[in-house]
Amino acid sequence: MATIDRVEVLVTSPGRNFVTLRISTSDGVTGLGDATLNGRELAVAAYLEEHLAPLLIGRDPARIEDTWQYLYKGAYWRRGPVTMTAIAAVDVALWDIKGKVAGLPVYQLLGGRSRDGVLVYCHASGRDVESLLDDVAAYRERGFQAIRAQAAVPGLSGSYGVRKGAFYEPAATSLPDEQAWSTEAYLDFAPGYLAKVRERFGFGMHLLHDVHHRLTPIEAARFGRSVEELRLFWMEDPTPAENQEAFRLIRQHTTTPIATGEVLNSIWDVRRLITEQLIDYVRTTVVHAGGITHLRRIFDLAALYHVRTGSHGATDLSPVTTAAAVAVDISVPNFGIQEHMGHTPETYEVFRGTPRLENGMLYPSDEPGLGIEYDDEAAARFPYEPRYLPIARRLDGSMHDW
Ligand code: KDG
Ligand code: MG
Repeated sequence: MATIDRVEVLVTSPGRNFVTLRISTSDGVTGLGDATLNGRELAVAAYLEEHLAPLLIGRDPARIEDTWQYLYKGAYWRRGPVTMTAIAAVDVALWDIKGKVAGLPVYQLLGGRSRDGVLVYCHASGRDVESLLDDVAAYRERGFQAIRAQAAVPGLSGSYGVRKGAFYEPAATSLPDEQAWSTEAYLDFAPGYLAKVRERFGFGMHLLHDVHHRLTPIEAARFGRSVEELRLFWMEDPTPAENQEAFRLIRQHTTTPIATGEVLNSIWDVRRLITEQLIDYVRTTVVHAGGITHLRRIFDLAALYHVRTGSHGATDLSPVTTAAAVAVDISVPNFGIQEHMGHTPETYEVFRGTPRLENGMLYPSDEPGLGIEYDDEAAARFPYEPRYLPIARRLDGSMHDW
């Protein structure tokens, strides 16, 4: 029997920080898992290095489920983003190894294709409505069929979710940037620009919008109702998802579909949202929700309640996660959509072999495992630098209350 004989935690910053786990077996097979938790990267790196790596040495790499249960239950302290991201990295690396040993891409181990390709949505944004519309036009030209639209709210410093350069990167400062927020200004502005996107581009594409958790339930209900005729694919994170009951109130008032879950990390965190049919799309991911093993469990529960998948896929999720996400997305019956922003050229120098993107769809590689190689030499050129997500204050100077 092969055993795990090396566990390495690799930290690199090709334009942004990534933590990657590499597991090697006594047979010389290696597997990769993403362990990136934006703004808290080194907490997961330490968890892996100090607490999980010693437990993995000598174990059978083929026992994926058993290893998952051993790490989750054995910790005593369950759930939480740091623990679930660390377990995810181990889980995904073991699936990568299993695929390489079997000579099959990971999606084949998950039951094979349920569809030909994976529909993705991209991010159009602008500092004003005109530049947002230009950005949508550019993505349409590139063949995207589903587009998230965000514009900076006039008069507010820095608008979260709006891209500044060629690549979306909210974690851009060495200490958290402080931005201003006004719910009133946002609610007056956002429905209008979403309407302009529909006016110019029609209904022949999917239109999405991210509220970034910023509204109270009744404000979210009002927002959802005000954009009903625009037929959004979804409104994302209308309120913080910790308060699962809040979604019932939103639901009672609007037929705009609801997506949430990018910051949630276990089946327990989404159970009520799913079983009470309070959401339409669950956004938990391979990297933050315990890996392929646990994400499939969440998605299977969701399938029973007509909730579709819509996994998070921002730039802080590495190409290893993109490959693992596509393996899950292409195989599960209740797939909805996959977020995809792509990465900088420097990132693709470190992580080689990402899934193919064509006409707004992602296609998995047919290489054994996940099909991603980590280039140590390239990674060494991009040392870690602390980077934080911004925070927001209301106009009276108080910390935001969402
Ligand atoms: O790390 C935070 C980002 O991933 C987040 O801002 C992206 O909300 C986001 C999204 O929907 O992609
Ligand atoms: Mg989001």
